[in-house]
Amino acid sequence: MLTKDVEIKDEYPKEFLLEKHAQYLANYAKNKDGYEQITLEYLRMSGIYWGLTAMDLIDRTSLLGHKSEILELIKQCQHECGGISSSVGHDPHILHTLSAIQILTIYDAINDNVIDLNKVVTYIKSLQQKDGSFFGDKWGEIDVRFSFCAIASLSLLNRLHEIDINSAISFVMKCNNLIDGGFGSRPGSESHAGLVYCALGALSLTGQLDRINADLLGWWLCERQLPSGGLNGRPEKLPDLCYSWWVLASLQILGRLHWIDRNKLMRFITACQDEESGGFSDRPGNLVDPFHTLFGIAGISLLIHEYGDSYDSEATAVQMTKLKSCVKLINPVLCMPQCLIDKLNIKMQLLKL
Ligand code: GRG
Repeated sequence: MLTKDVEIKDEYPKEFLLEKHAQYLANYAKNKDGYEQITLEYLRMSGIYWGLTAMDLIDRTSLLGHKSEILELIKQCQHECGGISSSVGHDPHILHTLSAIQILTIYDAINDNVIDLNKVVTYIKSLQQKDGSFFGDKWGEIDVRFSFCAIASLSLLNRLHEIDINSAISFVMKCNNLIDGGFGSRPGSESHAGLVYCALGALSLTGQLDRINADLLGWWLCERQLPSGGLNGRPEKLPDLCYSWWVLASLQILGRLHWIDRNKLMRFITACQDEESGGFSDRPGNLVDPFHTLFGIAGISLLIHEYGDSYDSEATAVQMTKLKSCVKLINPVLCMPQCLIDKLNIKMQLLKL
């Protein structure tokens, strides 16, 4: 069978370029009228969450300096129904509602009356269907991603009890494929690492992880690692840096993070950096963006803090110890700095091997 993969050339970066990434994200945030930001307006709220979280993980949020502007934007993006949109003038969606709640949490502004929280809860409740699934918005697409967004949003607001949790989890479990242990977007759909993350996140926040076959799923997730060290989202696909988050976070939830080859993955992740502009791309040599920059840093966070302290060489030990002091620990379920989740005391289940 032909393996689709990429070559990791020796010329690709090897060190973690923290200050370059901070500069890249700060410039990106400032350049609101740039071509890229305008064409990505439909993703703006999530884009702000990606940049802010990445900056928080490397302790550089002070370089962003646009908190009041962001809070004002979130206020303007809340609609009468309670849902929040990506930008002003766009339709509300459960993904951007979660992103807005994550931003407000990181800014410690959730209780500052920026948005009407009761209306947010009413909106999320209104999207739940009889079979427990969630619409993403009023147009009625159903996907396990939206189940995760609903459960994660309500957990951050400490209002999880307001939806029908049993039917929500019953729908998530209908998306479970017994053949590989993975999850698809809807019942009967192909397993995909991004959707595995969403399903495991939903099960973790509701304390239902014991319902899955963790060994089978852990095995399938490890099979996502290719000879280059990078991870794909499903068989026969190219590696993409974002799976350094979706796969690793899933393995961490399952207590099986150490089943991945850390050194090879670290090499793939560092190779995806742009030495000149800063930022991470999907694959070495490609154009960088804030989405891959967050998930590159988030993947590194799990590998340095959660993998364990047995290193194959002195050089790896030195590299990992150095990184530990400048990248914060990330929470594998909510993709936010762990120190915030600890402060909020959000309950979630993580398996141990
Ligand atoms: C708070 C981190 C966080 C997330 C919010 C939206 C969401 C919840 C998670 C997204 C999970 C994800 C990446 C799902 C993937 C969906 C999918 C089927 C993608 C397939 O896209 P392709 O075919 O990618 O372009 P591959 O890599 O499979 O070729």
